Amino acid sequence: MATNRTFTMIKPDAVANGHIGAILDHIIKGGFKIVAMKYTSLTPEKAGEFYSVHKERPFYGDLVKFMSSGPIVAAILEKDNAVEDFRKLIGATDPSKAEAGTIRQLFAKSIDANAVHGSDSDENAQIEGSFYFSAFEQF
Ligand code: IDP
Repeated sequence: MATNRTFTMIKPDAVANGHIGAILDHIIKGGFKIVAMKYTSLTPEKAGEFYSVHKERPFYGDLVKFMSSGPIVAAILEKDNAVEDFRKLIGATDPSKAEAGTIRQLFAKSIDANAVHGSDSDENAQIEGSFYFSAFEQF
């Protein structure tokens, strides 16, 4: 059964390009409630840990470097069917293939610097949210 929470990061490219406000506006207008949020950054070690599922992929090194290159915004979001609906709101991994009006189509420039992360399953949403937020912060 789908739970009602997902996890997102506004990635370094979108933060550097001044898109935090516009992306949060898009998320809220998309019907999501922000449950927890922080402006933070990842060390290469922490980025490597977060994306360890991709460590055999050819782009892993570049992904870790990019994700630790500048500040990010991490947040837990709530909405019915959150994981699936948020993946729809952000669009395809490659922004050139993302549907019109999706966050990646609007704010991302390339497949690696693609503006936002969205959990791909309820289980990962829980794991990823807990990577950044203590149980006390996930009220
Ligand atoms: P997702 O973020 O849409 O779920 P994943 O396949 O889980 O996509 O990949 C995680 C992240 O790795 C992507 O968001 C993107 O930043 C990066 N990535 C994925 N595929 C490529 C690629 O082919 N080249 C470079 N970076 C990639």
